Amino acid sequence: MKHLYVFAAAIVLSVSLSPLQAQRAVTTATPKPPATPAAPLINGYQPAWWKEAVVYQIYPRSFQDSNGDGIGDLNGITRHLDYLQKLGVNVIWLSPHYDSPNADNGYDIRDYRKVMREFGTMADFDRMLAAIKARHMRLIIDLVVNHTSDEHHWFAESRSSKDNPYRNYYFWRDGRPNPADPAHPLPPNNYPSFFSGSAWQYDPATQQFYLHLFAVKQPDLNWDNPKVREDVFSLMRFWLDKGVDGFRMDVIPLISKQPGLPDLSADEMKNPPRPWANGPHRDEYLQEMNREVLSKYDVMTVGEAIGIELGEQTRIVNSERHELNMIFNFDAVRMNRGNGYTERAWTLPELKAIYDGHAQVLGKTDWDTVFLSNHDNPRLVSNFGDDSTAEFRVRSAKLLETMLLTLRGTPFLYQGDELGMTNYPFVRLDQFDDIEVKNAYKEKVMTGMMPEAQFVAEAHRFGRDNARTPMQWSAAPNAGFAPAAAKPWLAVNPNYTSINAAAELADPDSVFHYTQRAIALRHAHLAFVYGDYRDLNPTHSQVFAYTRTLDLPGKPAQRFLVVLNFGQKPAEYTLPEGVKARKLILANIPGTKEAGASTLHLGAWEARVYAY
Ligand code: ISL
Ligand code: CA
Repeated sequence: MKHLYVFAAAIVLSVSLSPLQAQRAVTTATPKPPATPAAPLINGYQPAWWKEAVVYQIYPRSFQDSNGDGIGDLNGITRHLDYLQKLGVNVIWLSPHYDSPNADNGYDIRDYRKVMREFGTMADFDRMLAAIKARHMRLIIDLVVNHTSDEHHWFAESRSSKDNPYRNYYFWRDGRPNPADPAHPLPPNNYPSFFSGSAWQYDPATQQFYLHLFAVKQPDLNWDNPKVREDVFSLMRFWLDKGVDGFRMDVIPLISKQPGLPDLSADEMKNPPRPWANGPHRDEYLQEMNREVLSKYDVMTVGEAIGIELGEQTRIVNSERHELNMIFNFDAVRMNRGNGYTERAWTLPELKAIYDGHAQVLGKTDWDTVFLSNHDNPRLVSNFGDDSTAEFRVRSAKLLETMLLTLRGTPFLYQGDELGMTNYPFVRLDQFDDIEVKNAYKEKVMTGMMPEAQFVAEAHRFGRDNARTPMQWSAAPNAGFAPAAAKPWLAVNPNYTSINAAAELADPDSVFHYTQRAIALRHAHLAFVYGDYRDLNPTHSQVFAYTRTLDLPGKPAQRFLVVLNFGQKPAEYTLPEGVKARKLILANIPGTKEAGASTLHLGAWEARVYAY
């Protein structure tokens, strides 16, 4: 039914609409379809388009600069929709595109109803959305409402006086007495900011502190104020009425704070997101949002669930509780990190245990996401694969894409990972742009806590700018991201001459074409969406082998076997009783079929998918 609906909406549009026609078409595209009898369950799951989707995240600043100012923009995205359609993704998640002074690249919003000047105009947005819909794709946008920019008019009002009607839109508190220096009170509590230092900023105008869990320019909104909630719900409707298909919700569990904002205990200090993510009204506010807004549209919602553990995840994503469809749980993506940017050794059984744990805990009314990269993490292949040689880079990038696209949960791919783009070879501090890196440098290096070389090495390994360097479209100057005369806002990775979309489109064995095949495979078989998942050998330290199976009454059984060799070392893997590698349907090394075998001989970073 839902597919039919999308199709009908798409017929209304054609690729060459006038802007006005396009606008009109878009505003009528998304209201919830009239109540239809619920589709029959599939393997116990309620089918939904967002469960069947493959999502692609665009970081607009780094995708395509269309006008030569060195900054990616919306017209640049529109230009590449055919590329995305060719890849096979069908939902785009757009990182923030709103008016912003860019203290945190758009995660600090000044006006929720305006497009960032650098990214274009509302007409550009409408054209982009119409063009997305014309290709039967959907768009979800980033909802950043735990905080605003300090340049948002709510905050300008709020800070202007203690009795301003907007005062209570944010958290204002008196400081604590400072015996050593009475003129300079201490912050109201011991909360650290995610971006170093205290989470409190003193504002001389009214001599109180305001709370900012992120940058000083990102004051936290007070969701306990019903007016704040109403205003947020209204801006959500503004975009939904335009036709967007849902939201990725930034740090959404942080919207409910601990009553009275008590100091964190020594134990909580080790993991502040945890207490912050579990304020008493978190679920209540999400349910209110669902009731007031989300339930009235046919949308997809995914919360960035910083601080949330598996137990709480099941609460938020349980469809019977009417909160969110899915969340990003950080278990896997952060498994190789200690504090800050430090490395933590990880093992394959640990990774399997994470996915196995999700499969056990999340039931038929829950839904999961699968992702290992985004704009806050290193490049997929550099982080979890092997970028030490060209051959291993290509092989391991393909292996990781195989895994992401065959595990249970909606897969989220990040721009450039379909090309096997790598981390940037950072060697100096001034090559970084990210506020997180700059603030951490002040806190760690400038105080003498850490030698500069060590800091740069760690930021190179895990810094967020690794994923934010411009898309590598071609071997042309600036990698085709921006015109030759432009200066990209962040340097292009010098390996663009060999790693780029044009080269990969011309090479049938490229990471791009492999990812395209893996996406097509997922779209072709509901077993990868609704099928059961079984880890064949949770303790194997090098091979990750699992099955996805779907037995529907009256239909031939769909049985798939995925075998992944994590590492350079070849592996011999004997399948358990009852699982035979019947027919090879996807492989990242050509010519190694071993169909019918019960023992498989896997090469370095080899990935295979069989029907069994
Ligand atoms: O990336 C992080 C550490 O390296 C996290 O602390 C990150 O800040 C956290 O996951 C929250 O991320 C989201 O909110 C931030 C924004 O900077 C991130 O880009 C966004 O994804 C504040 O809005
Ligand atoms: Ca531009």
